[in-house]
Amino acid sequence: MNGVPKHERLIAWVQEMADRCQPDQIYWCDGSKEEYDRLMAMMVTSGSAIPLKTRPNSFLFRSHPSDVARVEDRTYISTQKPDDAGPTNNWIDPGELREIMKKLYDGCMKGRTMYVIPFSMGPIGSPIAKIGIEITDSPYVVCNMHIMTRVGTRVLEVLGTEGEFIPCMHSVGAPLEPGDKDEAWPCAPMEKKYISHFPEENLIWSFGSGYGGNALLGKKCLALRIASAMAHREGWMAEHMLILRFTSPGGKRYHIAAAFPSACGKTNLAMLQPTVEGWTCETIGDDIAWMKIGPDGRLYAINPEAGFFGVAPGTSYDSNPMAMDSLHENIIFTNCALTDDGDVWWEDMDGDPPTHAIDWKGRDWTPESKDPGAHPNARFTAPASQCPCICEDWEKPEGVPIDIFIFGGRRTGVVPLVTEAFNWDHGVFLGATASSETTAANIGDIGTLRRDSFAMKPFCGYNMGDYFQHWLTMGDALGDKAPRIFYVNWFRRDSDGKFLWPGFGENSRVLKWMCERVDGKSGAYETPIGLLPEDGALDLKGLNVSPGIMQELLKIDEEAWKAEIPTIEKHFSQFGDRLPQRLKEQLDELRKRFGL
Ligand code: SAT
Ligand code: MN
Repeated sequence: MNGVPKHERLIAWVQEMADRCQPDQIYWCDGSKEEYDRLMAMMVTSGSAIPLKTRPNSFLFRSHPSDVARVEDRTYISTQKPDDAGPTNNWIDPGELREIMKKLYDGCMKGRTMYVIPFSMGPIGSPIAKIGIEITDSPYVVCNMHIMTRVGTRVLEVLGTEGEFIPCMHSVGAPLEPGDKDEAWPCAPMEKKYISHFPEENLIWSFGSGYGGNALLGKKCLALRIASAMAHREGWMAEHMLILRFTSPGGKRYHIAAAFPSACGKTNLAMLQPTVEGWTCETIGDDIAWMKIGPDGRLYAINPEAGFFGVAPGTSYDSNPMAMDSLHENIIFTNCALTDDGDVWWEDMDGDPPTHAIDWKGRDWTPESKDPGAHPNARFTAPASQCPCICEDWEKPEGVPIDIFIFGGRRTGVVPLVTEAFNWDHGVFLGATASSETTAANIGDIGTLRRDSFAMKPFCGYNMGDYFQHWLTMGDALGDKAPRIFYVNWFRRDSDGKFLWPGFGENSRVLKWMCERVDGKSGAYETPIGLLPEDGALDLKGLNVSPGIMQELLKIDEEAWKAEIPTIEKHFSQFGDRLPQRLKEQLDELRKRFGL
């Protein structure tokens, strides 16, 4: 065995898993480029990776057609008491779940290599960073982890002989008997997939899926589900948020953290190219923020990841030039279409679609085909360091001080372009009642409206009622140093289904108003749902949106809002006595403001 560390607990855990899973061999990852290249070359030979002719060191993978997104129905928070997982999580008793999964893990790596990946979430050695060890039988996972996290020997050095680590166990669940030919994308059938979390032990067990958040366990499983439970215990925050730096023409910096559900434009906002004159934007993270109160009493955020696992379809030089310019080399593409000249393609990329391509299922595709060429949840895995607008401070161990929180989601109607919370408690209410139409990032219905509190419904590792209280408690601790809270909806449509707001770079106009609000420089008026920009307060210079449409974007339809209230009541009622009294009061006040 190569590179084995001298950490007894770690060695014992790896040995225990190896005894159960029975791999042909165990391989300790060192995180080197040589290792990445070797594994990729192996996957090219086996036929699961396709090298791209137009992008150096970049590869296309096609998943099994059933393994294309996270599986919320098969994702579990396993606590001693069901109430500690709460009504928004699937729960199985930990003893029972372990027995089910032990049987699945028995011999599940036969014919395969067991890779052991030491990784750090956050800059190695940062006081906010955490170390995880992922065991997996998927070389695709190893290569993705190389990009998405900091992997290798340096992590083991920090871990030493007794350091704390979060064990992250993963198998695609497809053992090979002698003579079996491997699949290009091995995985287990849906009813055998389990994405399990044991937050009381800081432990992750994942089985049966090779895709994204089900398999790259540093991301949703560790950095959100396990970390949110740790943060609750320890008094910090792990949130599903992008982080950006927005700088005024005078050089004043504002740091913004924004929570939107998966596939609702976090990556695009994080890489925003402002259209408002003189303002600039730099990216710090596009998916996850870990935040702690600093010595000066402000809230400091780091991005625990090292890469972007972004949605490809819809990404173009129009919508996100910075993402496009991050993708020229060293990229893993998953479930994109392959063009005849050996490049990737996806729906709504710039220019005309290719006249012929191979779709994500490996079939011939032309613009006349009825199915899309790329899966709607096709992804790119890109090193954050390749983003042209990455902030020079993106790896600063102490993080950046947050000025503004934004919540939001996809809403065709009702919710206006932007609202400011009256105060912290009202802001927490806006986060707790956030709603969005579902996307292809999860396997299930698309376009169904659901309450996705703080964009954390799929990612909160404990009772969400307690999570709401944690937000209130953090606000109390931050006092007048707490970030200001806003709510946005870029996705309002007209009766023909056309988006009313141009979005993308134009969203900078809304961010500018927020910064001016923080500085007390811009006006707002009170409505029953919050503060809206006063006439003329949004900088619309050079924007081609008619006053009528602006009015529509900022309209509060009283009847439609009154109809939302019972759905908020229903959402809140599931938390029973774990719902904080202060949120009940917020709901009462909302009712009163509508004269109910
Ligand atoms: O599949 S992931 O969970 O990594 C992406 C997402 O759903 O946001
Ligand atoms: Mn996400």
